Amino acid sequence: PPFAESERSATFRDAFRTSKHIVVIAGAGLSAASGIPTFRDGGGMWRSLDSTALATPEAFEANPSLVWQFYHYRRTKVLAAKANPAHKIIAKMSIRAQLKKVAPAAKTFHLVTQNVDRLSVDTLNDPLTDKPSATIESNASDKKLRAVFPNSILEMHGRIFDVRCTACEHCEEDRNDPLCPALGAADASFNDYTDAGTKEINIPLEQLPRCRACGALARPGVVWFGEKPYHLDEINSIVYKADMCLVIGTSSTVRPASTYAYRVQRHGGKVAVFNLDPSETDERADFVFRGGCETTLPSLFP
Ligand code: BJW
Ligand code: ZN
Repeated sequence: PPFAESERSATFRDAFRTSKHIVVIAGAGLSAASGIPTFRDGGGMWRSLDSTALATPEAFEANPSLVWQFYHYRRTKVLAAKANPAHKIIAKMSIRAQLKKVAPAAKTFHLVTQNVDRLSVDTLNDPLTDKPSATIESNASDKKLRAVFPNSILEMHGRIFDVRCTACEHCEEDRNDPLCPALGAADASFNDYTDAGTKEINIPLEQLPRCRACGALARPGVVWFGEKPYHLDEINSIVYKADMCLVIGTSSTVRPASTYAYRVQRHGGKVAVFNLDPSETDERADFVFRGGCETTLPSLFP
């Protein structure tokens, strides 16, 4: 009933108002409304293959051509994507003066994201994106009103535009589409076929993306199963301190991200879940907001 709904929202906003150290744990659902497929809730198939089976070092070793074609497809999706209202609300919270309006006691704010699409980073950095700062009432030159929490975004599963060497330490961002001619050609020829699920194009190793420093085979700069996520030490201390945790658009099935909300609660913090579907975190959560986060977040933080 509408009454219960608004009461829950009010209770949540009260809890949010008193929080000092806020952390957002985000997953693919945050970018779903931007048109980027998720991994598990039916969005996770590519050419009849399971996305999570392609996101492994073993898959890349066995068939780098196939895995690169999968990432080519994902990169194209991400390049076409624009931030949605949920990215904008989170970016707004990263601006100290903005966060103070809804959480006057706030001392820190962090976004720990499993997403590799960079949409949160771009939203915060690009002063021209139709401003997360839409409600900043003053001129843009007022530095204080624009000041963001430093290093507030932690991209724990890497970045999809990073091209990383498999042999040396070299890694660089490259937003070109396609990354190399062979990936563009494979994409184009693939679309000509109707037996989309069965045909496989084998790009020779030499024609796949190569390291610009040493020439060895390059790989996407993302974190695959069994690999160590980025910024773990820093994330651990953020989670340890947090007294308010928003879990947005993640199935909470992948470690270690899936453990963070529980750890915040163990130290007495509150957890609010924002998800389209029920997930395992719901039962323990203090607040559950069911629906697309691109609508539930803006209605809580207008
Ligand atoms: C909406 C919405 C809307 C939709 N609004 N909501 C047994 C065997 C092997 C490994 C393990 C094992 N047991 C544990 C492990 C560890 C493993 C793991 O957790 N495996 C489990 C699956 C079993 N974890 C790891 O290996 C991690 N590394 C690690 O633990 O290292 C330890 C270490 C420490 C020190 C040294 C060395 C090692 C690494 C995990 C890497 C995950 N990589 C991927 C691919 C990234 C690259 C890429 O993008 O291609 O990360 S897999 C994929 O899952 C991706 C995601 O970030 C991640 C999480 O998925 P996410 O974001 O939750 O998406 P979905 O699709 O699952 O959920 C979307 C949700 O949104 C749904 O709930 C929807 O309802 C919702 N939604 N629309 C709101 N509009
Ligand atoms: Zn190299």
